Amino acid sequence: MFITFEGIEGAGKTSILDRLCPALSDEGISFVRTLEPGGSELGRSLRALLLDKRYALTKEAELFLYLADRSQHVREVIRPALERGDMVISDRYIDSTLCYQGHGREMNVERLIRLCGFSAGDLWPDLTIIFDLDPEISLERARRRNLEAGTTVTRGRFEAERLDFHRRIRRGYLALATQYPQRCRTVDASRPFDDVYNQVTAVLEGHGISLD
Ligand code: Z5A
Repeated sequence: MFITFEGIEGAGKTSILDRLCPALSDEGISFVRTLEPGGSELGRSLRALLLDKRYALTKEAELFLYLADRSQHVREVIRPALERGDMVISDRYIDSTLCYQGHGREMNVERLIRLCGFSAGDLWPDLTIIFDLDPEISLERARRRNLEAGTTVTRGRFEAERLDFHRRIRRGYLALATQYPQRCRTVDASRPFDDVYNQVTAVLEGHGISLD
């Protein structure tokens, strides 16, 4: 099974994965946790380029770097894991391109769907959990997190964007949830952490993954 976690910046995906993954291991579930950008060896170099705001990337250059990252990620990491029978959970995947480059950077979403399908060898997730909340809250969370961790330039490209950019991305995710109701589930990420975690485990349970 291929699961993706999606949402605007600071929505809480990584923190939930940090708690979920040990619980999956305790259940004896064999899984691979991965992320985009940066899930493959080449991807780690691409990630550094992508997130470093010292590079004034055109939006097309940015798009193609994300697609290159995904192509490598699918073929080196995701497909081999699925073929071994492992579950794969990726922190971001195709929907990030549709929402950030499509709705955020205002590129044509239908064209992006075709390009994403091409770069990913038409591998779409079985389940996508969308962490939904107001960007004003999520950006404040992200700012606080970065401050505590010691902010670096590599975390700056999207944080520097205006609030309406993040609002468009949120609307993009909500539109995807409507467009792909079979695979997309939305959780209310504005709630306290334990509540969000319980919403996520309830979704997983609905897909046959039970955690005690
Ligand atoms: N991107 C793109 O444009 N196109 C693409 O195709 C792809 C990606 C694949 C990757 O950034 C960037 O690439 C991303 C989109 C773009 N940019 N943005 N934004 P990244 O990998 O560095 O980071 P991220 O995936 O975006 O992570 P994030 O969104 O910044 O954070 P998160 O993982 O969703 O949140 P978190 O780090 O778990 O939580 C943030 C803070 O909130 C942290 O201090 C937590 O302790 C706290 N937190 C978490 N949950 C709660 C609750 N429930 N209440 C209160 N506080 C909470």
